[in-house]
Amino acid sequence: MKDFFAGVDPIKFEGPETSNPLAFRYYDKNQKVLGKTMEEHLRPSICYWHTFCWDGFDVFGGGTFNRPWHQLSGQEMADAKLDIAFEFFTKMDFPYFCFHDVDVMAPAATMKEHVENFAVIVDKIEEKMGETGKKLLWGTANVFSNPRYMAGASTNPDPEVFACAATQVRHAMDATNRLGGENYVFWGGREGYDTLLNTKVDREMDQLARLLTLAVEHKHKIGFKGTLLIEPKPHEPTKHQYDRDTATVYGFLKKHGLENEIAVNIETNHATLAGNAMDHEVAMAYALGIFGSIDANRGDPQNGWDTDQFWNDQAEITRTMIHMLRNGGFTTGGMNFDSKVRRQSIDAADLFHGHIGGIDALARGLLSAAKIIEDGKMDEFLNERYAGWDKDLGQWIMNTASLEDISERTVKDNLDPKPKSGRQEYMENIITYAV
Ligand code: XUL
Ligand code: CO
Repeated sequence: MKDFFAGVDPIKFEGPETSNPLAFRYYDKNQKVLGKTMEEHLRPSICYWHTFCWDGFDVFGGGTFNRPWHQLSGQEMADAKLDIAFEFFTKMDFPYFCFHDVDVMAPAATMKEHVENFAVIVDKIEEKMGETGKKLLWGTANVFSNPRYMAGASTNPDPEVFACAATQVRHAMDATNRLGGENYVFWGGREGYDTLLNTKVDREMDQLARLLTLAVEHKHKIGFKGTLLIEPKPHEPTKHQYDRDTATVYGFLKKHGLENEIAVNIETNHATLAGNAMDHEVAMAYALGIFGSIDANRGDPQNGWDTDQFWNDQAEITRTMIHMLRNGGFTTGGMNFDSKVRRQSIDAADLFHGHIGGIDALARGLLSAAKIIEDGKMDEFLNERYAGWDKDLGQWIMNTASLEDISERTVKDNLDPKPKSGRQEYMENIITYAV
């Protein structure tokens, strides 16, 4: 096991001119951009599941990776995975990591065993974090893989299944709190339906709200200071998931009085699946006051599923970063690489290539977006476009006037607004020239 990453030295910033493929070209964690370091802006995190748990299987064939720790079982496997994971976090020099309960622990056959096995590994994670200084961006419970969750976790027709999910969530929240996690995530992997014919959506959505309300109560009871986050996704594995996108999640939270308690963890590939652009999701989350964190990845334009590739679309990253810079970026959130190397990328080095390219793409996007913000032309046009709303008529409409008042003034003053160009191409060129 010790030899697995032995051929790769800790990754360092060498600048864009380097020919070393195992070095950062743009991500210089200490470089200041608009007053914050790149590390403070991006808060990068490595995910446990794709990087250390997945063995390369797909629906047509078994694992291809042949990782040495996958040859082990039980606690021995969990311990080996922990060592290798923290070695990778350290070599990549990223401050954060994320995990699901089942990613880190020895597999369990019963709920009692789940609680026991999870407790064993949480002690060891705490020790490793102390030794390495690595921090937990977020924890979560996997309440979608075990066959008991095939018809949903909190949204299951059987309340016994809800109880099992609640047990996992309680322990995963407690562990996240103990490990100083900065967020706790709910991804409703099977909180939806495969067919409406066997589904009572009204009941199921109330059950989901019940679990979230219980989690909010628990957060306050244990004094967890982090942010609770829902990760929207429209479908896959189910035909329809209730948390379909940011705006849908906001409506759900608002209906249940949870909009000030829970924010969103937005994933690029999930946005694509919902038919939304990533910058749309981020802009909506800020506008609705629920921006939390990002799962950085991408889909494949020709494949209609969640391929979780490393995010490398510079224009999309730049457009997204513009919204983040305008709104103050992350508070407790970060850029979690919920991304995986391809099934044919079987070498240890491939894990480094994926994460190095991933963070360099984000760093370049950050630099491009900062250039656009500093240059000011984009914001200048935008502010000019809406300037009327800061003046007399706009303020009067927004704050004082009735519908009758507006209609009478419109006629009296003979209002005849002249069409003005929206300058879309001019705005697009600002992105083109900055990336
Ligand atoms: C699945 C997905 C999950 C969540 C955490 O599509 O994104 O890995 O991020 O459960
Ligand atoms: Co995700």
